[in-house]
Amino acid sequence: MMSTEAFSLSVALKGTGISKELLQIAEKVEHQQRITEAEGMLLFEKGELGFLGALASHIAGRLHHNKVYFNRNFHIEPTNVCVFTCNFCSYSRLYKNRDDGWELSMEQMLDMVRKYDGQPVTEVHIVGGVHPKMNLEFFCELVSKIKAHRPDLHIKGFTAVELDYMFRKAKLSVEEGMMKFKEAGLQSLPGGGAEIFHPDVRMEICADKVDGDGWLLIHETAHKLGMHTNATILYGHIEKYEHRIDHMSRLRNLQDKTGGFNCFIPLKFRNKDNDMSNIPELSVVEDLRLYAISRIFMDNFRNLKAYWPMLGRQSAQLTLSFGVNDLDGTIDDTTKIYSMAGSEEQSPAMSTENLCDLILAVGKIPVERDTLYNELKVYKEPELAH
Ligand code: V47
Ligand code: SF4
Repeated sequence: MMSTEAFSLSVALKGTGISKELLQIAEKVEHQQRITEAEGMLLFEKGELGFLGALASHIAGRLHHNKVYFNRNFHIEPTNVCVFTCNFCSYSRLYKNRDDGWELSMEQMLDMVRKYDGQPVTEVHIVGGVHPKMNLEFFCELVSKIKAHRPDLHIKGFTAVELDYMFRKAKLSVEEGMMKFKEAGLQSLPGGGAEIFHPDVRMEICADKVDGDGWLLIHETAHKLGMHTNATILYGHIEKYEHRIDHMSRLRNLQDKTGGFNCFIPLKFRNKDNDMSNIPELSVVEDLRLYAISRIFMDNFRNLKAYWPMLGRQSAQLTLSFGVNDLDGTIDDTTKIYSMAGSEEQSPAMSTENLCDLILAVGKIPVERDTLYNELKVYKEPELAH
């Protein structure tokens, strides 16, 4: 049997009919060298699924061995009322006709937190629509009340879209606004609202909310204040390969500068009940290719996350062989954004046992983590792993 040291990925790929240019990329990956934007484009244009999977798995294996992370978290969605009009959104209700929208009171949200008293959750994820009456003061109070009630709970909350709106209304600079949230107890930002940064696409799908530079500035400022954040891409609609590469490249550059991103989360566009329903959804093959290319291109992001409530359990499980090392949380059934957009996961709850079985079935080791990827518990070794 060949030892791990003797195994060469690029040598193994020679003679398989793969082009010289793609083999050069394999060699770079093997030698831990960064690939260029042009090489990223080539992977999207010419990279065959098995080839991409081999490269992405090689990188994930080097970084994480056989481990796949998950965390125990729950979501609070304060409202689905939103002042913005993103065409891909199936979830929001416009502020002006908000009869079928919901708005939770401070007490209702604190009750949701209390419901988890004594349960081993480590994180609360707060994200929702942009409601003009739920301002910075209101949310800082919510954050500090959650912290006072349960200091050990990590609070990850508010997309750059929500924050940008709140800071403007409060007439605060990004730094002043972020400081206020940090002082209240906010610890991390989720990755939502990034969509596609390139203005040609952004103007078509979500013209009225914060632009790409504004999103990046909020995350950079959070990083400078010592907070960690996530990054997303909304893929599989009108964007072209070059827009995906541009998006990933901007994130890669910021990560070089700050090192503050925890993970990258590709979000597959779902087409039910929104203004982009005429656009067909991508095939699973295209999903897997994108995950693998993300792992190869974003060389300074340690963690690549598949958000299973949106992708579906089976596709999410497949991504584990295409560079993904994180499956988000064992969340309860309060997350509506994807079930409303057409994900097959109408009630996205999965017990720790179900999630572990899903990971073990592809020969990986489930590891519970906290928000900052500290390992909390390693579950039993998979039977398939040697
Ligand atoms: O920004 C909205 C996306 C995002 C649709 O940071 C859609 O840990 C697909 O960012 N089809 C919000 N996607 C959710 C989000 C997130 C989720 C899980 C974990 C984390 C994290 C962040 O949802 C939005 C938008 O990109 N979205 N509509 C749709 N029809
Ligand atoms: Fe509002 Fe977010 Fe929906 Fe856009 S994606 S309309 S910002 S809730």
